[in-house]
Amino acid sequence: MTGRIRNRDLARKVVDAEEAASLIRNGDNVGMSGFTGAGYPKEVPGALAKRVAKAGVEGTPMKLGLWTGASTAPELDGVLAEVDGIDLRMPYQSDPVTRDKINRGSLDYTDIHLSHVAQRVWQGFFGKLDVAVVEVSGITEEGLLIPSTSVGNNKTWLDQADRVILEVNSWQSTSLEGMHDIYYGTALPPGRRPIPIIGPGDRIGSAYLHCPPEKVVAVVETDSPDRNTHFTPPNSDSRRIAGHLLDFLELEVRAGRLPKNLLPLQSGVGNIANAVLAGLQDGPFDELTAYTEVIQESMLELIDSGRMRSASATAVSLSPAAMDRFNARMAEYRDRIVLRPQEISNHPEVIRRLGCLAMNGIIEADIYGNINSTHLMGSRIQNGIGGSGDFARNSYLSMFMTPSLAKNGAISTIVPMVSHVDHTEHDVDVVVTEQGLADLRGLAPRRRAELIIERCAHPDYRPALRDYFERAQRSSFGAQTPHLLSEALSWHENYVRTGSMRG
Ligand code: 0RQ
Repeated sequence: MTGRIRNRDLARKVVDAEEAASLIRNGDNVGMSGFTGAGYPKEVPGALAKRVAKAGVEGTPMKLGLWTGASTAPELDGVLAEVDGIDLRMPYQSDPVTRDKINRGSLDYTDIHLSHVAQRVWQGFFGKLDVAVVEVSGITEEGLLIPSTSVGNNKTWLDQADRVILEVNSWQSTSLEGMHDIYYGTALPPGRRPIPIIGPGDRIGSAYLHCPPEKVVAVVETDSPDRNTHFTPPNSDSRRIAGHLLDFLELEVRAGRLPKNLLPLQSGVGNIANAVLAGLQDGPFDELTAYTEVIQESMLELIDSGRMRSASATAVSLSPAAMDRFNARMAEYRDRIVLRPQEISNHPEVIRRLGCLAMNGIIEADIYGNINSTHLMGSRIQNGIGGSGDFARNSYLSMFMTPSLAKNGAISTIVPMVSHVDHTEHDVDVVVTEQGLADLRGLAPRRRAELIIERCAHPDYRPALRDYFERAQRSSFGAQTPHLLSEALSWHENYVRTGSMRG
């Protein structure tokens, strides 16, 4: 016992992971905690995977619906996918084994906006939620649950599940208590009320998750760390993309369209996002704020240096070194960081009110500014839409970024027509690559195409894009958004056939 379970009734429910996993049945829908490698259960999924494997050998295969906040880790998604234990997965994943099974057709995947998950589950579209498996960092005397490094959909899982398994993780800092803001005021229409957040740091709910103790069927203890990924320093493309974006933001401030401290930042995760945030460290902006999904390495550095005043997210996903720093200085961060359920961190109403500046990575953009964030060559899933749609549609400025080439130049990320649409031209303000930035606001489709080709496309592919666009203008069915229908996806077809878009 680690002293983390201060409630006597719940302390009596402590069992090992195998026993807890045995309470999950074939066909159950299981809602697990976890968001970008943070706050996922560390013990029960592995024990469950062993059970699934054994059931398979015994000729009684076991399959589960697996719902989470977003991506988790190999110890959750990976192990369960490996033994073919997942029937339907939602809402976002980035695990290589899971991805492979989805793309082979042996695992169903429903890729929905992160802000939509709670209401879809309340409405029963995925069936009944049978079990919640949720990591917490402690349990108070009164039985209140102290969340850990991610909140995700935990509130919804605890509300909706018939049975609850808690994992109490003593690796998580005790000082996390007080950092969270769990809002219990959301509802389905016509019962909706305004969500009273008017600044990123506002607190409108409880510091604890609530769960009727009689629903808790097992408590498991662990001290395993989050899957903290090592920080990769920005490469030259990321730095150039960041440079273009930061110059653009400075110009927006000078033009009077943005305040000096910008507006709340939303940033995707990964190398480019880190480079943009790192660039802000040396830039002219102070008193920054963030209203985003994940607090990542460079955002923590902005808080450390005093550049960033407050940040709201649903998860903290850091490298092991940054995590040590975070844990050591938690008391200071608690005043600056708020962790919320993802239905609030990604809520369209709040994003629109705050006027977020959204910056997300993409797979490809087309010459008119439609965006594909999810599918390779139109049919193979990479990760999922995540929160990019929540922010793209509702932000004050919706910016998408990518290197202009992928796969060592065999792929142009600027194409005549995207092979899958996640964000339409109507929700895309800015496209930026290491080549340059296209500000699409106010432009008609043909003007957008000129700008994207000249500013964003790689010089190796620019002549072919110009050629496509010119011929399309001569012989398209209409002049508003000229296309050559028989050729629009031929670049992708070339890649699938020959391994290169060059054809
Ligand atoms: O393939 O892994 O085989 O090398 O796609 O690409 O360049 O590593 O890019 O890590 O920044 O991810 C869109 C996937 C970009 C991400 C995406 C290949 C490329 C590589 C990955 P390899 P990179 P990143 C907040 C917001 C949607 C969700 C979102 C994402 C692999 O940003 O998942 O925005 N976004 N959430 O080689 C074929 C192309 C390609 C391509 C790249 N055009 N065609 N392959 N690749 N472009 C976070 C959350 O919501 C939780």
